[in-house]
Amino acid sequence: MKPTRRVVLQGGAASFGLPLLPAAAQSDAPLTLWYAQEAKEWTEALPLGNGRLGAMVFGGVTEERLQLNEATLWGGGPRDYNNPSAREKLPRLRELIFSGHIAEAERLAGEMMGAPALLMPYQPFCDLRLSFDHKGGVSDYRRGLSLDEAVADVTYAVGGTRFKREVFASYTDQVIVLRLTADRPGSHTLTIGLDTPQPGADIKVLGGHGLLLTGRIQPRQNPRNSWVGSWDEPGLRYAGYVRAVAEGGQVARQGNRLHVVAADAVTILFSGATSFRNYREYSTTDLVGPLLQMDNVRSRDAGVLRSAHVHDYQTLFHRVRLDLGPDTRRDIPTNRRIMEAATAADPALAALYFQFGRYLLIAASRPGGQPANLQGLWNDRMVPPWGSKWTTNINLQMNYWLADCGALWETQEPLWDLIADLQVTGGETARVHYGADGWVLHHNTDIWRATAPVDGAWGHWPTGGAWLALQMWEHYRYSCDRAFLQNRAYPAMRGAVRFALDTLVKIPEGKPHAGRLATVPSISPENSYLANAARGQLTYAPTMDIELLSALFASFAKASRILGQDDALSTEAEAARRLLPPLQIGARGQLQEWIEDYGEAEPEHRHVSHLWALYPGTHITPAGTPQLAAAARRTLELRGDGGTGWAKAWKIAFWARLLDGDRAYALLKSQIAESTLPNMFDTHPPFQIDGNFGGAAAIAEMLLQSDDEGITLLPALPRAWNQGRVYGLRARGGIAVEMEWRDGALLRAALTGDRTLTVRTGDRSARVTVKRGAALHLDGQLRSPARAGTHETNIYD
Ligand code: FUC
Repeated sequence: MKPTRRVVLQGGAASFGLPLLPAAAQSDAPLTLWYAQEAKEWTEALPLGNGRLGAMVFGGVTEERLQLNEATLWGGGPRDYNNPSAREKLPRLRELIFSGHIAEAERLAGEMMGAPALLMPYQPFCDLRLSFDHKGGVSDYRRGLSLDEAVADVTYAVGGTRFKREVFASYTDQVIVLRLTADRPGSHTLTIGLDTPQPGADIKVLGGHGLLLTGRIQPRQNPRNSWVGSWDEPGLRYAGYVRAVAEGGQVARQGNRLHVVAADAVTILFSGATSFRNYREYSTTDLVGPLLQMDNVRSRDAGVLRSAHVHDYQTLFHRVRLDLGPDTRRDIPTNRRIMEAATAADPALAALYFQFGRYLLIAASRPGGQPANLQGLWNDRMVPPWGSKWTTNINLQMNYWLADCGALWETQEPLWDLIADLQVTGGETARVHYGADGWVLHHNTDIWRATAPVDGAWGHWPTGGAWLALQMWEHYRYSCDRAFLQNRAYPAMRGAVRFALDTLVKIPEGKPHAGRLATVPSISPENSYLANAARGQLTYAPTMDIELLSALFASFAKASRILGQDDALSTEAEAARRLLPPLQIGARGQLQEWIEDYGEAEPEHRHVSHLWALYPGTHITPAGTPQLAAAARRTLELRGDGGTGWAKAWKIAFWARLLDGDRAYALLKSQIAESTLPNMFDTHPPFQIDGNFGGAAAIAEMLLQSDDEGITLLPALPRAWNQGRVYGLRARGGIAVEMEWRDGALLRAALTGDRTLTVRTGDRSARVTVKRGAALHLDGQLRSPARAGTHETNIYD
């Protein structure tokens, strides 16, 4: 390690307003996914994205395929999903639930669904196809994805010529760039084509060097069991444009393809757009004109496009570096490392998995775009699983758990924009379905910002909006960004509080917790209970709702105090909070999921909603609420370690919060070995991206936890990560953390921020003050170096 270096302050820390720690040197592990074969299946192809355009790169030697998406291409059109007949049935539905007539209640709830009761699907856009005229055998094939640069590459040799392809999705220039080079001039002869699974599209060659795809989403009837709605009218228009620029050689038209002959190098640019303007309207202006503007991009050198892209990406990506131990398996292809993750000691693979989550978040979610959906940005199917939309009883929220702790706060902008829209559509649903003020969101939404209950009677879960509002409050807790609290979070929280206060119902005499307040109808997402030998889902005051509303009311009161606003409403919210039923411990020692200690229809159900207060909530902690923490542990034991990809990710975070690093690590290994596809995408199954984000957030939670008082360093470090270092993780209170550990214990840490806080690690704790403008250095005993007599170093030097 080199001697002392002064801390260099960097700007650009955006809403955290933090001086960043010194830019670290490259992490030891090459942050690369790599493969020895081309992708045969879509789930082997490598994802690229700029938050709007997505590409899956197959890397075929003679036939290359880039499967392409545009984030606003969805089925259907603007519509009102509300059902005006729901409101008059609500009192009867509540009576049926309180009197235990659940089957009848669920029948009635079936008549109170949104209209239609199925939402619209995200759509595939098109495929860019290259056919190479390669003569001779192929050797030295390799394809990879550099997480360090967000560039995919394919290299191979044919007949003594070495070929290289690089592909990236530029946020700066809003294009996908494919660059072909070789070590001998004139080596590139290929055709370039576009096609699409969308019916009725038109493909034209423009000017001998461009391809233009245009079309409109056609009416469609989708099967009921696909969880995807149908539509009768043509929908969004779309246009995709490809431009080929050859150096040397020629480009000419060949049918509806381009033919490149004997070029030294080729740059292929793709851009696409749809007529989506917002959830209420399509644009009627020309789509094609702006797309052809890409001719401006074409005149720029491919190297200039590449460096602008890498610079933009690294500004976000390099904020966090993680090293969990030696990368001894770097020469093994990534698909094999994933397969062997259950048995091989491979700490660097966990670090790669963490950084892949951060990579995917940057690729899927950038300001101005749509939030990451169930598949992020990447979908090749006309009827994607669950419509590839936004499920809001866990999945959408999980997609963003990584954003604050992983120092990618601006990737949440599309989520905040979505929530702004949902306050409008959800305000209408609150009024039409419940006769309430404020706004409501149930368990699902789509690009048209549906908020009514959908899918089935179990769609009557009224706290999706409360959860999203709390996610905004969490961002405030991390960033301490008062303007964000005032302008964005507070209105969402206020509306969610208003809706809750207007719809909470006093539990009638004769029922458990009579006189207290309940959400009704509701469910514990998407689980069923057994009462009197019958299976039911609808209920009142499920534990998750109590936790969500209790956190919402408490944080709203805090926010009101911070902003000096809404005394009366916050007093009302505080009073309601005290009237919510308590969290209960059931007969098996578990945290009770429902208001009564019912039997469980599916004891290993994937959702563990009632542990919300353990994670992402912060109410249950081993130190603060030891009995509830023990009950949460018992719940996890009873639920078991299985589950879908996202369920495992959630369980890793739960075990981290219970401070059991080895148990968290065992689940992480299982998530990587059993719930991860060859391209490192999470699988439910099938592919669903939430587990990638949740898994990465859970890794951060194993290394650093925080609350309003302070931070805990290495709270759940597994024995397998005996040594390591991390740079740039964020904690609540606007703190950035850099630390290094050996033999399972903290060696040193550096904090930046601007506050007094408690720092804990192992059984030690210290009260420290971090001042803006300089990092605070601590040794393994949490002493600052002056007192400890050590000198200042940057652990990445
Ligand atoms: C919820 C989950 C499913 C799946 C779907 C998209 O309904 O229960 O497991 O993740 O969302």
